[in-house]
Amino acid sequence: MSATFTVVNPATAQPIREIARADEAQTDAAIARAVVAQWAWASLPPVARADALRAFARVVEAHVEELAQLEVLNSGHPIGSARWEASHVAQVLNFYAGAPERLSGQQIPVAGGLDVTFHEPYGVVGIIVPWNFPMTIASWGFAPALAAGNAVVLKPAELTPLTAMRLGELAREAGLPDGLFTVVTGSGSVVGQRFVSHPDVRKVVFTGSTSVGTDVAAGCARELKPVTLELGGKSANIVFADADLEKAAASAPGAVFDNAGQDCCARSRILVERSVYDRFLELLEPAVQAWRVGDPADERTEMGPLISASHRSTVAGFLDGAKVAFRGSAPEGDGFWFAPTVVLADRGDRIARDEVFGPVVAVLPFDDEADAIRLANDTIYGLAGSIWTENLGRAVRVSRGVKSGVLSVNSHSSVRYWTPFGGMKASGLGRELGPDAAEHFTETKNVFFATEA
Ligand code: TXE
Repeated sequence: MSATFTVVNPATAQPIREIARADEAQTDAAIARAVVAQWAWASLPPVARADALRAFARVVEAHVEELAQLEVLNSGHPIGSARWEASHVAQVLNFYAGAPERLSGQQIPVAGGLDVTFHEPYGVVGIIVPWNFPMTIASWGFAPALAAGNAVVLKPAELTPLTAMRLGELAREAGLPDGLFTVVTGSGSVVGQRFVSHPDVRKVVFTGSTSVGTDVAAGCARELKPVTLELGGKSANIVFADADLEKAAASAPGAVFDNAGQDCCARSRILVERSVYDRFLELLEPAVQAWRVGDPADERTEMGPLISASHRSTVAGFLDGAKVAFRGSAPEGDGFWFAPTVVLADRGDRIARDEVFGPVVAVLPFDDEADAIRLANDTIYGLAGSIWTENLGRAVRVSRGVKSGVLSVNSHSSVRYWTPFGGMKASGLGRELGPDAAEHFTETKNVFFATEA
């Protein structure tokens, strides 16, 4: 394996930079520094850790534009989205900066003494990040992990390491101690695997494909190491006949084509009640055609390119034999462009079941409420989903019936840093974000103090 890898701009297919590929010894050295830094970090008063995270947030805030431009270059995200992502990192840091002083334990009544619990940090946490949302997903791990008193080693995806590397530098600029938060660039099979196998990494957070996530979980099981997994999705956007169809159709492209469909929460199946199926498609077509695909640096762009040439050919493979209803547009020429595509699917079709991770949506009709729930659950995944109906009782019943971790009624929201996020079934294990995330980076210690003389 060569000592470096090349990072490419997906909008132009041009190389940007050569990045060092860490080997196992370099990964071990980062982990060893993290062990030392963690001891000192966890010993600080909670308010000092809170202040340090707020300082980190302020430095990120001051660099939002730089981070956003870097993400446009490296990931092809539209500039508006990239600015949101960079600001989100600062908000996540600020939110979890409130955690060190709130990690309260319990006092439990026990005769003859005092029984109390402590939320102890794991030690060093290894975070493995994918290429689809390089900054935000990294922050969902490192902010609560640091807040809870851990050190972090973080491995970005090889395709998109630039913003994570910059965040590592900004952490040092903000005054975080050396070794506390280290970004280690390299391949999953070396750096990522070392996080799994190294005895001093006491928890792993993995976001990526279900197949690699399953291997990571198996490796962590051998080490008896807790693991949080955020994996794939095939989320349903369920549209009932009683819904505001105009609103449901107008918002459907954004729910699946945002980030060119490279989103684990993409509503990549639209399930439409049969009586309004034709009408919905009529309304959807102009919305898809109006979806602006182009230069990610242009403020008006809604969707950029796919991440790589090889990913584009994987996505294109899903259209073999598929019944394409209509497509939007995409630029010609260099860059990994792919036009938004709407496919009419039957139950059991590959396009209706497998994660495409591209701007392709499958539309399927359903008969009634029970059928909608059955169809929504007819997938190995269970991450997100949307339910469009004006009937409150139905909204409650369907949201309880769909086996997904994050649902939204009459909207497509999935991610708010102060609410829990994560998947059921093959979409993952554990939850990120929300009020309890810092606690997920601790283990409970129970101490009994005898008071009898
Ligand atoms: O993911 P991988 P890839 C899905 C999506 C996509 C497919 C492949 O369908 O097309 O996965 O994407 C590191 N031990 N999702 O290849 O391989 C790797 O270096 C430890 C869905 O990028 O799972 C990277 O940092 N780590 C998902 C991270 O794992 C390993 C987001 C993810 O890589 C490793 C991304 C190993 N053996 C992809 N092998 C979502 N749902 O959000 C690789 N890695």
